[in-house]
Amino acid sequence: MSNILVLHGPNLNLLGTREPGVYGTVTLAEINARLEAAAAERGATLRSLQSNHEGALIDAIHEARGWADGILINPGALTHYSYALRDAISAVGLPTVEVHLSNIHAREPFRHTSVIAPVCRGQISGFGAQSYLLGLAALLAG
Ligand code: CA2
Repeated sequence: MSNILVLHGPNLNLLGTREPGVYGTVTLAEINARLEAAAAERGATLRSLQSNHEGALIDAIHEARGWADGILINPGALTHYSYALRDAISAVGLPTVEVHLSNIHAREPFRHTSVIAPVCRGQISGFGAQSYLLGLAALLAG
């Protein structure tokens, strides 16, 4: 497992600028930098994409078939309703780990359901920026 696609869904570009009480003060650029460093230590390479558009995330998942060994994804609110994203992950068949900054199970009821989790290896939720690093470690552990 050496090439990983990292996907960040809608609104995650706002990280570190708003709602620090829920999502922390770390920016998306900082999360990507931490992931890059952790991947480099393990001899892995990453390509990261944030998009506010469901279709762009789906296109990236399709393209990952050609080069990636796994996917690390925070689908944002798409977690809770995007059957299209779920189908894309299922269709490419790459091992995928779902991560969340907040503990989605401790929040509003609509956030308790993930339509993505059933097609993932697992889900890590509630550890802030650390969720991404834990997710990467899980993916690289195979
Ligand atoms: O906890 C997570 O990582 C979420 O995926 C974040 C999503 C939310 O819809 C999910 O239920 C859980 C929201 C991302 C929005 O990010 C913002 C960051 C800063 C300010 C405003 C929104």
